[in-house]
Amino acid sequence: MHDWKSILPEPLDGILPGVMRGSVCQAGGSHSFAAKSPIDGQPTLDVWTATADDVKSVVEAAHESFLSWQTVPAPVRGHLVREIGEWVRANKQPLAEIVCLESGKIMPEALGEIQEWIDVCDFAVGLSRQLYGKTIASERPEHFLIEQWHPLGVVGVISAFNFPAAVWAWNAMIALVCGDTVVWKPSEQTPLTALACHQAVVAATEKISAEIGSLPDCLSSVVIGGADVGAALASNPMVPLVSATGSIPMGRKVAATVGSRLGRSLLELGGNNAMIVAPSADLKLAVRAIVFSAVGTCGQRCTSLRRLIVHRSLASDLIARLKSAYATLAIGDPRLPGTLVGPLVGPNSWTAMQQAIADAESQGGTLVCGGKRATGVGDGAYVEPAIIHMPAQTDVMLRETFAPVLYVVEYDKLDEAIAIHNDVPQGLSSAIFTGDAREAMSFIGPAGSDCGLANVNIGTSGAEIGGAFGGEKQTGGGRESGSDSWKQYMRRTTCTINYGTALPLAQGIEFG
Ligand code: UN1
Repeated sequence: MHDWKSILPEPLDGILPGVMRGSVCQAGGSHSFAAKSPIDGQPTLDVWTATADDVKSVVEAAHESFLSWQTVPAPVRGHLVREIGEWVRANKQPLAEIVCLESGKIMPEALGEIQEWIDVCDFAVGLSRQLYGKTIASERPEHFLIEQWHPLGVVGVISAFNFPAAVWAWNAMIALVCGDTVVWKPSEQTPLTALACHQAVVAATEKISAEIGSLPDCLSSVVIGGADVGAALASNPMVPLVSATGSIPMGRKVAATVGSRLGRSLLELGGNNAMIVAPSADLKLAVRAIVFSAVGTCGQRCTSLRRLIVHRSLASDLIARLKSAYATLAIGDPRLPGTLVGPLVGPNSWTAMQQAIADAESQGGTLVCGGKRATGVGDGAYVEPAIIHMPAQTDVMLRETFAPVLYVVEYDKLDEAIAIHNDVPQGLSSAIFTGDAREAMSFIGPAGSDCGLANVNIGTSGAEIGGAFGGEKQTGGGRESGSDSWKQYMRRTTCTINYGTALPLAQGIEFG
């Protein structure tokens, strides 16, 4: 292991800062805390927490910086993001180690998360020269109608423990090239990751300032704390956009607070992702995809596979293959090579997993395998991923349990499978395994999957950054990362320019 502590900011009185206002560390509020690592339940390093007043002053400083950042040409803003990407490339290993320590995900997945950050930097740099508006045909002679995209303001980012770096990066790297400044409230579980990520912005800002003259101080800031800190960010009228990732109850609160002041919110909330396995599926590929999607990150991705809808003719074969694959899973310390399943984030997740299994059994389900506490692997919440064969899609399957529990139901006709698939409150990710082009196209067509992500012959998790990421229904409707998600971080102006000598009115109106 590297010395990951070396990429954290200097402690203040032995405690890490709770507020990073640009490059300035501040203690923040009156108390400090240390998150517990899911790996062994032991506290990590002490960090100060921010208060609502800290959030207010950080947002004011971010707004001040926005006023000059918005006028910096977008390709120059891209230059900063390129430099951030270079720093992340150079520090990929220690960054991944901190992600692993705080979230409990295995090292290959932690490295993959940092790779998403590098990828989104590359994407954002290209985007910095492609923030295109349209030219529109005017109905009037000698008139010119165009659309422009301008920077929006301070973007608030609220992120969850399971992707403690990438989700901020999807938002922040795009927001920065769009000319916005960012204030980030990370999960209380992952403050060290946030402080380490922030060092990338500090280092890149220093380097680019030395090259091209000083950049504004507070392009990106971090405020560490709990729900009160999130609420202070969501309610601040100087924050035109709040992007929040996490649970549905959290998203409801953020949406209500931001909505009450008519701000914009971008929500990426829970998923309840399913895969249909059709008779023509390549079962070897399907098994690999199912195991990675259901068990990866210990079932704690928004995109994790939770429901398997299998054609009745394959069910017993597929379940048997999954049972054997699950029996070989290496469960244990996520830092060790070879481990595939790390711990749950904490004891509450274990309670939720047990409750889900008990509910499923009381609703007619049969436990195929797993569901027990894994033994001999340390003090974290290490569990055996579970598969439960259900007689039908019952209530327990309508809720997202953030743990590796996979429910299996059977179907006879594709229409029935799609109906089961869509009959849940959430709508993030989905997949079908089939060799039949008609089935595949029906699934991704308008009457198919109602999710934001619809995949064919791959699993539900592990989306690339180039596409727009997010989902429908209670998932919140937001889209982050690639494609044209950038438009949410900007404001649009429609400009009509008259270059003639007359003043014709639109709609042919004669006035006087
Ligand atoms: C999340 O769980 O919040 O598609 C994000 C994936 C990852 C992102 C997951 N690229 O699984």
